[in-house]
Order: sequence, then structure tokens, then C-alpha cells
Amino acid sequence: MFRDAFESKAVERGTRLVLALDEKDYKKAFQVLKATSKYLLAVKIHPEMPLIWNKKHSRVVAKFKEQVPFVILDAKLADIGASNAFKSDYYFSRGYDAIICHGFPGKESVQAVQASAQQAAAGKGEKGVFLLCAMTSPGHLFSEETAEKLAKMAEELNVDCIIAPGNQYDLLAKIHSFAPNIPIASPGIGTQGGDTKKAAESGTRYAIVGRSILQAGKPGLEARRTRNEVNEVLKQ
Ligand code: 3DU
Repeated sequence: MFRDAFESKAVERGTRLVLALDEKDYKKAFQVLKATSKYLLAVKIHPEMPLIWNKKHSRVVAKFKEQVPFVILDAKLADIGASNAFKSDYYFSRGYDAIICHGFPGKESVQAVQASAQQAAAGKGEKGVFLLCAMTSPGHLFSEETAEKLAKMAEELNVDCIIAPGNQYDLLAKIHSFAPNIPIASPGIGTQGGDTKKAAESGTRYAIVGRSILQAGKPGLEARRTRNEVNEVLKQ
């Protein structure tokens, strides 16, 4: 499974840090990626970034994969199965290693992304599906009940990873308790107020960090500091 490849690479590289590369200037984005790459397990981008950078998805993925082992697409797919399928087929064929999707459209919609991943990896399990179970944003509508249902769905479908908020520890712990076998990657650490240690204690296994690294005077140093902090609390 992709999940195992992701975890073994984390152990091998000594890092559980995923960079959210939300930088509109491609030159700067690539500079930050280069400066931080040795501290990263993966880079995560939104599907709009290649459009903003005026680049092809396939070119971006190929360039980034020279720097980091995995490129994750934060597509947050939330459509009917048939539409999720053609979107995933398109993105996986451009080289992305994993895609983030929503679960609220229902199980079938997530299974469509999983089927696309299977097909793209030719059954070798090299493509991942990450399921978002709750969000970091203030006032979000993921009640505990909804998050519980989504976590149970993640466990039942055996997705590769759950995305859950690194700044809401009770909700995070709940999600972890309902899907104990699925690792959690958490945004919300740093700029959005989340604390690495508290997130890790509540179930986070991988940290997704953007602005606190992107906006640092020395992104390389900040990435190293974050990587070390994550490793310390996760005690690899
Ligand atoms: O707040 P940061 O700059 O560290 O970036 C967090 C990234 O994670 C960003 O790309 C955002 O779109 C994504 N994300 C969340 O912040 C919160 C979620 O619930 C899901 C994804």
C-alpha cells in the first residue's frame, strides 16, 4: 500500500514533515522547496498552483520529485463518483503520488478515487488516497458526529491517510480513536495555532506546514527546526 511506502520513507529519511507549498511565485516556491527538501517527506500543492505558475502539472510534479519523494495533490475532491474518477485519473496520470478527497459526498465517491489510484499504480499500490475528516478553519461544519462518521469511513475503506486538524486536539483524538489503523496527517500547525506536541499526542503522525516555513527569513532553518520538533514529539 502507498501508506506503507509513505511510512517507510519517513523512517528512512528521518522526517514526517510535509511542506504546503502555497507560494504564487514559482521561482520563490522552487527556491523554498530546494532549501527545505532534505527535511521533507513530501510536498503538498493545490491543483490551482500549476495554473498560477503557468506550468503543466506533469512538469511541476517531475521537477518536484527531483527534490522530494512524494508530491501530494490537495484537490479536496468532493463530487459524485463518476466525476471524482475522471478528475483523479487526470491528476494521477500527471504523476501525483496521492490525492486528498472529501468523504461527505459518500463512500462511493471515495472509492472512485481509490479505484483510480489502483489503476494508475497498475495494482502496485503506489498511489495514495487521503481522506479529509475535519478542517482547521474557524466555524467549520464538521461536527463531532460527522467527523466520527468520516473516520469510520476512512477505516472501513482502508484509505492511506486521514487529514485532520492539528489545531483541534479533542476532535483530532476522536478521529484517531475511530480510525486507529489509519495514520493522520495534520495541517493547522504553526500559523493556524496548532502545537506540534499536542497534535502528536492527539494522534497526528505527519505534520503539514506551510506559512510558518514559507514566510520565515530562512525557510531551510525553519524547516529543519520543525522537522526536529516533529521527530522529537513523535519519537521515531
Ligand atoms: O496554515 P499553513 O500555511 O501551514 O497551511 C496549511 C495548508 O493545509 C494549506 O495549504 C491549506 O489549504 C491546507 N489545509 C488546511 O490548512 C486545513 C485543512 O483542514 C485542510 C487543508
